[in-house]
Amino acid sequence: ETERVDLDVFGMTCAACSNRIEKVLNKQTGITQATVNLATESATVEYNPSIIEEADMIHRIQKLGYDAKRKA
Ligand code: 9UX
Repeated sequence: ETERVDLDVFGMTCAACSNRIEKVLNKQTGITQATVNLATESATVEYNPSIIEEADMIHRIQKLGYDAKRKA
């Protein structure tokens, strides 16, 4: 089972920022595909909800010094 969530990501100012977040998310068990878009300041994450939840992703992003929340 795979779910997808779209997140607004705050604090990215260069391509290294988005690449860093993308790399960290893609290393997480339970995340099958994460894409981070600097221009739209957003991320799309496909994941297995029985392994990882949205709050875990957001915490990971916050640990890197950025912030995120589910897109309205
Ligand atoms: Mo670019 Mo982002 O130098 O923290 S990596 S601003």
